[in-house]
Amino acid sequence: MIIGKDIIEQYNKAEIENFTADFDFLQNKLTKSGANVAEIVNKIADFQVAIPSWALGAGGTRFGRFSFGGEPSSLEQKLDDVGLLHALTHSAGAVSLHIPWDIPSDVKAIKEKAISHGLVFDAMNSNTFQDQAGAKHSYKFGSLNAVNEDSRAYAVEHNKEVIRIGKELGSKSLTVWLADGASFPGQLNFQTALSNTEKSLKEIYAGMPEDWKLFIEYKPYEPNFYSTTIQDWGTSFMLANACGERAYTLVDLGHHLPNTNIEQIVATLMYKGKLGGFHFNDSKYGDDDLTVGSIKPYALFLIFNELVYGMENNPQNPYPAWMIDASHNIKDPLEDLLQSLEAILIAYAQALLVDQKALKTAQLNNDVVGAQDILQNAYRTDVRPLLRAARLQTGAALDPVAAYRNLKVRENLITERGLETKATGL
Ligand code: LRH
Ligand code: MN
Ligand code: MN
Repeated sequence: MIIGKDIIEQYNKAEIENFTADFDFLQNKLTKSGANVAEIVNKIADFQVAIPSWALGAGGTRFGRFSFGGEPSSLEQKLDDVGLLHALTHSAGAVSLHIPWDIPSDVKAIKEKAISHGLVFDAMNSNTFQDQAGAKHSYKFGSLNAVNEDSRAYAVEHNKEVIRIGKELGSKSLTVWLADGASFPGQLNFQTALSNTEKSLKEIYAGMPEDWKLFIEYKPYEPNFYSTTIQDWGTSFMLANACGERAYTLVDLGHHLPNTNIEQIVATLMYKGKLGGFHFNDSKYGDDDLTVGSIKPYALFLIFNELVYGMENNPQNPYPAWMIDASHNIKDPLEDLLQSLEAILIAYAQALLVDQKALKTAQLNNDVVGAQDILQNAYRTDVRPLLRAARLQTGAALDPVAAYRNLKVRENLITERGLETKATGL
């Protein structure tokens, strides 16, 4: 199924009157308070978030999986799905591949498919947390940190292979997430595990083309439940520094213990020029991978406030690679991703509304009440008309979920691909 611009234009016609009234009201209000509305709308329109190839099928838990009809069963079909999201939103212009779940069998055809949907290949993801069928060495007791030299070399080689595939596709970065750790005290020597990890990452870094970046993800627990070798941003930061200039920390929102001040981590990393990438999701307990903004939207706004500040004030930090890392068991995965995209853009737009000058003045005067008010004024603004204005500007749907339902996208996908489908991934 392909959603053409004309279909979206047609669909938007019915919505335009309501939109215009809401937008005019908000534009007046914001302009009076000194905001540059056109600039904010342009920034929202430009913001692109990568969709991971593993989020397009219904996710499962270790207790089971409920499939969703019409799921993509090949990489081509996955790109078609991201293409649908991009056509509806114009905010999902990139895809992030997981190897070996999504090895392209025909690189040329895959590239053409991506171009036809206006998509680029963002960070490549390696996988040394599962043993694949026929694997020569096991990752059961670790990969880049392993005491077993063969497993370690095998894991390094896999990452080099991912870089090779990524190069052919035009990607420019590699994300490494390691499950490596221990489930019981005494299982491994922390220092040896860390030093092995550092050595392996340096080898991978040395194998990257000069214009590539390495993103090092961290996570406190799961699947190991006693210790994880790269457990926190400090460890990731240290390893990135050991690798070199083009190695960075990647923050995944779900990879923190409850109540961690993630916005402060973001600020610290950007100050040091080391925030390379960002994975969006939401959670109540741990790495729940729930729809972005579904549980803690204020925390998301505070994080975006630091991201916006950093993007404006930290030229030493590269523009971060954005990706949604969420997939859920019970929702239509495409609707879920549309909701995530909406939540990301809402938080971004709210952060763009923060009066930075007034905030600085309040901070200099130790005006605690005033500073909180400035942030909450922005957070409590209904910015959705700004998102719609951006979509109208780019030819996307004013209300993507409503359009998705109206156009019967899932029903069409089921007709095309069948009910009994299973996407590769988690
Ligand atoms: C680990 C993680 C990582 C990926 C993905 C599948 O929890 O967030 O980014 O490789 O899940
Ligand atoms: Mn992640
Ligand atoms: Mn995760």
